[in-house]
Formats: sequence, structure tokens, C-alpha cells
Amino acid sequence: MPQSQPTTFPEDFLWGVAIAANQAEGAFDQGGKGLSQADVVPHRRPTDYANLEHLMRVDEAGIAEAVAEKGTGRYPKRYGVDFYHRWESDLELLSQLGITAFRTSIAWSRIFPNGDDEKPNEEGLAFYERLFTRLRELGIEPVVTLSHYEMPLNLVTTYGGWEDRRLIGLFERYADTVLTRYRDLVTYWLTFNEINSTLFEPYTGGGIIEREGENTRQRAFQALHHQFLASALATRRAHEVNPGAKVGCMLARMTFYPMSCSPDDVLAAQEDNEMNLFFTDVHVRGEYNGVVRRHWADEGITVVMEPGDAEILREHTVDFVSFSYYMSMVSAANPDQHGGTPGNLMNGIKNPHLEASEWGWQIDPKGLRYTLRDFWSRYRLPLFVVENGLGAVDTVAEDGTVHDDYRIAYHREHLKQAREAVADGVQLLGYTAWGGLDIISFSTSQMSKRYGFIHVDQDDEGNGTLARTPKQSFGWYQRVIATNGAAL
Ligand code: BGP
Repeated sequence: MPQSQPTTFPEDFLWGVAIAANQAEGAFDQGGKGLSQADVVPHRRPTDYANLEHLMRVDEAGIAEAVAEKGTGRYPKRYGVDFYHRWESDLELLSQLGITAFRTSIAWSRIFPNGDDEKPNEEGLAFYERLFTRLRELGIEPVVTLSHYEMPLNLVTTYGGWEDRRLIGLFERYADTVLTRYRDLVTYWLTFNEINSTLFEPYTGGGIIEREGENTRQRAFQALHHQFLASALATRRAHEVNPGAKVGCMLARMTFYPMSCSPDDVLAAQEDNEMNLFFTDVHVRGEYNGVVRRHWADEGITVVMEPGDAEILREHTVDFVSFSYYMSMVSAANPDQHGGTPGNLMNGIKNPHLEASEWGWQIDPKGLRYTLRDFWSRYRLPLFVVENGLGAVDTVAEDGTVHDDYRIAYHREHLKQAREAVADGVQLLGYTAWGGLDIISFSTSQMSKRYGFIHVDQDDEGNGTLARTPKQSFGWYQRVIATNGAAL
């Protein structure tokens, strides 16, 4: 292994934070916004990981129940942290952090409240225009996700989500609208957040309501084919509208290590890695890899493709690869013989060499270096870490501050490994830490799983002043940014 001590990041490295509309904005019924599928998504209970698949089942009754949910210790994401009204002061605070990039998403349901409306909602368009304009004034590069776990609910209830091919056209219209409107404000676009979520959480990623007796994986792969096409067409449009636009795909990267050096475990890990990377393969290479095709054959899955689809995927590939990285995973030929642990999107095998977060997510900074090198040698495309962070229960001390040295340690170790990867020759565009300010957790629908450098006064029942207070990690990240990573 190279021994030299890398000290710096590229000159134009994008230092930032990331949030998503569905977990931060709130105001779910204001500004002409329609109800989105995220506004009614049932929570995931952290104590029930063994039955995750079961918990993510939703039916029409479940949706109604989730809409009615309140005061259950799980605060529905639709109330967010009022970013919709507080974005100006939030951006002021974030600019004091010194960030040069801010990742957020556009809520599709703010632009097309029902998804299939003839005309966009001007109030929604104007909201993001003000937001992106202010970011530019502050010298902060907006990094914008077109769909972050969010789509107009009508597209779920009337069309059945992404399984319906008509969604491609509806998404194209939405994408065209925002790409054109924000042409001069936004350069970096991501199409679908963690596109692999459609396979593991079909409702969240694909708007698919699971039904007894139906093959969910068949439905999810069909939905994914439509999302890949929509992503490719949005990429084409972005480049037409602005030849300087940079479009990336976004994957929840799950780097799998073999449980042992037994060839069976090694092959199991390779299989899992190929099945994780097929999503980026489609975006980067414009084709499905052989491993996923073989899975379809083995499982009796038929993905309906129309003439011309292959060309669309091949001709409109992405400019960079972005991904979330929270943990690494372990594969084994006989997974049942090993202890399990929860993870992001899917559960996994326990790695005896790693510590885990309070939620069981296994912390692995060196895995980030491995992942970056692996991506780079596979694609030779610029990479962007658009989510990384530690979900933790924070306590406000008597001095009014959260002393989150554990969070500092998490980011420091990951950034050190990212810097190593840069020294290894990886082209890394930037790093947007997940959260920035505390928002509602995606998986638990709780405030108490916090990621931010800025504390938000709100509890799991939605009580609190919503006041924003920098944590100890704020000052640390500020110094890191100011020194371009030298003060890690
Ligand atoms: C990713 C999602 C985010 C985010 C993050 C942390 O999977 O893209 O939306 O929430 O994970 O997850 P959680 O909030 O469940 O801890």
C-alpha cells in the first residue's frame, strides 16, 4: 500500500451538505403542492428489522392510516423541519459553514401536483428559483436531485407507480420543465436518488404497492427499466438545454466483502457487488450486465422492453457517478450461519471487524476508499459522494451545544479515506455530508436519528421551537472546508 501522506483535496473540490425535499421542507399542503407518496409513506420500525419486507408492504388502507398518523412517536416526514419557510436563514447559517455545494431535491409534487397535470404549478417553480438563486449569490453550487424518494401520490394510486410505462413521459415533462427553468442556475443534476431502492423498498423507490400473490421483484425490475429510460431521457434533455450541464446517477452503494477467503464466499460477494453495480452499469455503460440478466432468467422475470429502448440507454449515459455511502456489507455462501445486522435499504451479515452505529449500520471508513477505487477502475468517470454521515441520538448539553465528537470522528475518518483515494488517482468531484441540518430520518420517520452539523429543536412528536443551533461538529467542518481538508 502507498505510504505517502496525502494532505489535500483538488482545488475545486465541492464541500457541502445534502438534504431532501421530502424530509426537510414540510409545508406538504402549501404553495399549490400536491400530496406526494413520501407524505404518506408508512414508517419503518427500527426494532423490527427482521420483518422489514413485511413492514414496507402498503395497501390503500395502509396509506390512509399513515396519513392519519400523528402523535405516535414517529413524526411523519411530510412535516419536515419547515425548510420551506426557513430556507433563507438556513442558507445563511450553512454559508457560514463555508460550504461550496448544497444538495437538495425538487419535490415533483410541488411542480406537477398530480404528476399528470397539463401545466406546472408556478408557485412551486418560483420557490426553487428563489432557493437556487440565493445559493448562487452565496457562491454555493446547487446539486439537485430530480426525484428523491418522492413522486406525486396520484401517480401511485392512478397509475400504479413506475411499473406503468406512461410515467416515463410524465417524468420527461417534469424534468424538461425544471431543467429549462433552472438552466442558468443549476449545473449538477442527479436523476433518481438511490435508484436501487426500487428493488428493496418498492414503494419508496418506485411507487409500487405490494400485493399478495404478485411477484414484487418482477414488478420492481419492470419499474426500474422505466426509471432507467426516464433517467436517460432526462440526461439527454439536460444536455440539450445546457451543454455544460453535468448529470449523474445516484446509487446506494453497498460494497460487499466476502465473509472468508473461501472461493464460495468470494463468489457470493462478487455476485452481490455485480447486483449492486448493475444499476450504475445501466447508467454508465448503457446496458444491463450479464449477472442481472441471469438473475432474471433464473427467477422467471421478464422485463418488457420496446424497440428503441436499448438505444436510449446506450446513447444518453451519465457524466458522473454519485452515491451514498454509510457502511460496507458482508456476503457469504451460507448467510444464515452468521449473525445479522440492520443496514441501509437492506439487512446484512455482521462484520466482526467493525463497530456499528446505534442503528446497527456498520461503520467502515476504509470501505469508502475501497469503494472509490473500485468505482474508478470500473468506470473511469468522476465520482461524487453525495451522502455520508452518522445517524445518532444527540443530547443538548447545559451550555446549549451538542458535543458530537462521535460525528466529527465519523466524518474525519471517512474524509481521510476519501483523500487517500484522491491520492490513489480517483477523480472525486465533492463530498456532501448527509443532513447538514437535522431533518426527519427516512427509515424511522423520527427526529431523534440525527445527522446534522446544525441541531434542530424538534422531537419525535413534532414538539419544539424548530430553532437551529450549530453543534460542535459545525466548527470542525468549517475548519476542514476552510483548509480544503488539510485540517481534518
Ligand atoms: C439514504 C437516503 C436519505 C437518508 C439517508 C439516511 O438512504 O437517501 O434520504 O435519509 O439514507 O437514512 P436514515 O434517515 O434512514 O437514517
